[in-house]
Amino acid sequence: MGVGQKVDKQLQRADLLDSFTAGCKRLTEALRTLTEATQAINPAIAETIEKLRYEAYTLEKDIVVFSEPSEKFKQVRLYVIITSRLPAEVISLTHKCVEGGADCIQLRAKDAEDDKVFALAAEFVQICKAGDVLSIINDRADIAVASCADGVHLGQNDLPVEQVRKLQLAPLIIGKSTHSLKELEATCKELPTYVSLGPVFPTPTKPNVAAVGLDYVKQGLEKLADTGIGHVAIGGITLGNVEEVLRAGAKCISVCSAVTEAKDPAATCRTLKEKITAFKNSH
Ligand code: TZP
Ligand code: MG
Repeated sequence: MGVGQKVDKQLQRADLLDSFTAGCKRLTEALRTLTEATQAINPAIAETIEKLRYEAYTLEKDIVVFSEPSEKFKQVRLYVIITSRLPAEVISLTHKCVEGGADCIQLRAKDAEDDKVFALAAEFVQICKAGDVLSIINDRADIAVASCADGVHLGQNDLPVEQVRKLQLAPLIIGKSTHSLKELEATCKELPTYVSLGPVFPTPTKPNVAAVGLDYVKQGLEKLADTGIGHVAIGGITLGNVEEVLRAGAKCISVCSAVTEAKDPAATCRTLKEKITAFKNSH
């Protein structure tokens, strides 16, 4: 093959994942060729190479399962949680958050019956997909999988991350709440896609959980550095205090009531997003 000659698509990989998958394909094809070539000469070596080929397949699958959700979540700056049992309200708010530029929306429909939550989740996911916004289902991995959501958000007492990973049909974003450094340390070992750090400020949305303050955000981010695990700062964040949270180092801001109880949820999303972007551009 001439040096200047282009191999089909070699120079046009869509993204890192695409390049990675192409590289893995070459690796496994090369290992297959080596197995075939060594078979007649040394069957024991051929068998070892064949085992390596299977290990390469497993490694490829594991890397995709971990990296694809992380890559998707890396883009998230504004993450809105919609807490409501009223389907019409959930749907209307979802449209408004998409319109306002939320990067990720979580459906937190506590205490409703499964069939109702599923129907709502399915519609919610479709709206998010149409708007190119990530969709996350709170608590319920089964409903996240069934509704083809991008991910699930788990509390400390929900299914362990590892068990949720076994349920996925496609790589899922898996988030988990943390409220202290001790919880964060244990949660990091489970390798979720992201963790939530909070409640930063007191919040009526989680009235029984004490606020942990900006110090927890700072310390949590130090712990997360170089782990590849993403984060959201959460709890009592509003248009009035979001900059304090950004100054503490948070890159991703999660809000519930600041948007869902705003007079104009879309405009509030837009202003929050502008504040996050302006802060990012000036630092
Ligand atoms: N986890 C920690 S605080 C919180 C959750 C789900 C609620 C966030 O809601 P708000 O209304 O933005 O304070
Ligand atoms: Mg939960």
